[in-house]
Amino acid sequence: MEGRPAVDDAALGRAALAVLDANWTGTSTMPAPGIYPHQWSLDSAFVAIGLARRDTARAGQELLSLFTGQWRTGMVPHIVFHHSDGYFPGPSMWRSEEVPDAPRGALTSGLTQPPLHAYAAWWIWRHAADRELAARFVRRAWPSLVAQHAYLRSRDAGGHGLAAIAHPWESGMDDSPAWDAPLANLPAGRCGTGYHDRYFWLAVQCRDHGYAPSYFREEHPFAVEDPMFNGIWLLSCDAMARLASEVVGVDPEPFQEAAARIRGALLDRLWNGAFYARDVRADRLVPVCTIGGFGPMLDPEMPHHVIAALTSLLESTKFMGAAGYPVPSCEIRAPEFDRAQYWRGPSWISTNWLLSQAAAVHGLDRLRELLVASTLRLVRQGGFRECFDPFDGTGHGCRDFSWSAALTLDLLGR
Ligand code: 2M8
Repeated sequence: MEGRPAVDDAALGRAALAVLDANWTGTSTMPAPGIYPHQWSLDSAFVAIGLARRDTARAGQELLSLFTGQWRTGMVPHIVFHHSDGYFPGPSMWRSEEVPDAPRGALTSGLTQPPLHAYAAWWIWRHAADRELAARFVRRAWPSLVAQHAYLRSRDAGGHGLAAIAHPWESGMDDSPAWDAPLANLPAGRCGTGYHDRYFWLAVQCRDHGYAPSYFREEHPFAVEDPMFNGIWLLSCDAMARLASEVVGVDPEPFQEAAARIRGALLDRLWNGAFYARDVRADRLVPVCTIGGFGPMLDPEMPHHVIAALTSLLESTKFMGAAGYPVPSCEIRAPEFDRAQYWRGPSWISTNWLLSQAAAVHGLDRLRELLVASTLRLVRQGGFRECFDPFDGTGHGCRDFSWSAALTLDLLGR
């Protein structure tokens, strides 16, 4: 970590908390009030992680509030709408109220996002000062987490143990070049030409088929096995196993087996010297290296040679080695790389944080320290922006972005 006077860290921590307070609705945290004025699933998991050491009750409430939008299928929606305004596509496009499996008391989207929530629950349990409060929260959240994990198994479009995303929005890395080829294969003439036309068209297809897992698995034209989504799922299976034995008092084995199954499938299906997304419909890997390819590094049991290859790719001039403000979201030398465009080049606090966790579990201390220091440098210089230029650190997207603030709190708390 950078040698910094503690006064800087204290000021940065206060500024981060002020952002989270300003974005707090009383029951959950908006990613950013102007642009994202509702509750997003992945964002809430990061916010809970960031608050775990400071405010156990609020960290727990963030997740419990998200679960009020959970469907009877176990699906945790990527957006829970707390009112009908301010974001497109909103409730009138998703029409969750017409779906029998959707909850009656909440309006939601019909897609999901990376299942980081069990890991966030474990993070709360591990870091809470008030152990009793944390244990009570875990027991309350447990049925929702179990249902979420069961739902993900119904999304195995490839039939080999991985969950397939049905839409770029499900990845949390919306505009990543990893989706270019699968999007290009959509039926031309029916879905428009631009990416955003295709996003909308795909969402309407999901809606018009009732968001049924069988439709997602068997017919929906976009089905992609993403190494980041599945790496996060694996991480959360490990967390479920630990919570099962440490807190809930149930058998951890089903979750250990699930983790082993995902690990095997990641290696069989997505590994080719690096991890790539697999377009299930075309049955081929999408040959572009993105930040998503580092997701499986989160697994403590990934084989050593795989971790060594990923570490050297991460540290090479394709990623960290040529960026002043790592980690770029796409390989710098790929034709698709764009230093300013959302998930096609900029560095993000969320993925930096995940990679610092991956480095920690594999004992890569120098890499971890570098990631922590450069992430803190980004927010010290640019503020809690949504993402950052990997060469000069200029902030992009919205300001006072919740997960950037929350994860800064966590990094400062170490
Ligand atoms: C971005 O995604 C939303 C759609 O869900 C958007 O582009 O409008 C992504 O960065 C996603 O990871 C994030 O959860 C969301 C809210 O911060 O914004």
